[in-house]
Amino acid sequence: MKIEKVVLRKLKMDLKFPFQTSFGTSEGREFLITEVYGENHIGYGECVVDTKPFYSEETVQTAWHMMKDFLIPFLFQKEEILHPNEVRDIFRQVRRHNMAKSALEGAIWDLYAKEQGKPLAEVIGGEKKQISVGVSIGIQKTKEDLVEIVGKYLEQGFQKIKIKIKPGKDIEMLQAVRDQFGDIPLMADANSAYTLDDIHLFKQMDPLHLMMFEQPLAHDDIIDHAKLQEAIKTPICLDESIHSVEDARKAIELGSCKIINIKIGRVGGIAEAIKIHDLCKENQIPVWCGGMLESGIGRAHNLAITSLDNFTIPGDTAPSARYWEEDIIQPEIEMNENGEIELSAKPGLGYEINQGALERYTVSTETFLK
Ligand code: OSB
Ligand code: MG
Repeated sequence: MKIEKVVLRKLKMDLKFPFQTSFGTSEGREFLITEVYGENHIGYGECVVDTKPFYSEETVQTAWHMMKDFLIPFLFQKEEILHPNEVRDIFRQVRRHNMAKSALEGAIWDLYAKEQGKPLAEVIGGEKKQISVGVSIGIQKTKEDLVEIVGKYLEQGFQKIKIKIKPGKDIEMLQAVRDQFGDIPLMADANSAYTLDDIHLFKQMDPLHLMMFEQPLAHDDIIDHAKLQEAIKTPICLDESIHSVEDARKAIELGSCKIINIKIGRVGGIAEAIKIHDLCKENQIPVWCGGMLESGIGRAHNLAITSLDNFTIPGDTAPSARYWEEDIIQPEIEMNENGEIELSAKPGLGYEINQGALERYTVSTETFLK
């Protein structure tokens, strides 16, 4: 691939509903779309940042700065890129800034797959054709609100219900859902809202038989998580703590988790996501694909990696209509009544860009030439 041009866009899209986690509430998203121009095709990527550094330290502005001043110039220094696996090395000098790196790397994977005339899932070796889908539900005001919304999503066919929790909004909320719906696939995501002082709470929640607790403790911890895992039966799943295959190796070695949530942006790209997938598979650690309230472009990348066989747990890969009045891809991503999304058989991400919508949501853009 000879890359002669990159376009960055900043987009602003309103969510259909406010989404509350233990670290704040989002009414919409501001994020970046990358367009990488090859000789015959354009590759698309999504930078899953937010305006605030509350989930990770990256923001819309830091990602723009990294891409503009470091990552894009590094790409342009290369005469030609033969395979997207080279991109991580090209960016190696820049420490972290994984979401910024991933936004360009993902676009290069899309471009590469389009040049091969193959779907991205096939290019990365994924064999699944149907993707099992779960839903992530933000913190609700009351138990009654939560039960109602869970009922609605179960009716739509979602195969896993994930509920955001924080201190004071945990046991009772989860118990209400268990009481109403019985033995459904149910899990909780704390986004680091607890400490080891709360170990008694997790012991109290053990009899709820949740599929897992996602990231209960500090965002940068793997030591205390190992202590917590030792004390409870419910599997711990790490999200925020895992940024690389090395992080995953250490967490597995320490016993900090029994499951890993893989987010392409958090780990710096698809190549690293595949490495984590493979390591987990060797160690009998199931994985699932996390979400960042992506637009259809980021979502299509997520669906592609979920085609790999150790993604055995339904991911946070809900269809477009869960989030947006209108998505920036067409057709929009749809889920059937059994909670499955069929992977597109078209090359690359497998979806066309809804150019009108993309332009309408774009608030600023900049073009970079080699
Ligand atoms: O922790 O998984 C998370 C959204 C934004 C930031 C972090 C998380 C989430 C979600 C939503 O849980 C998943 C989705 O529906 O995209
Ligand atoms: Mg999470």
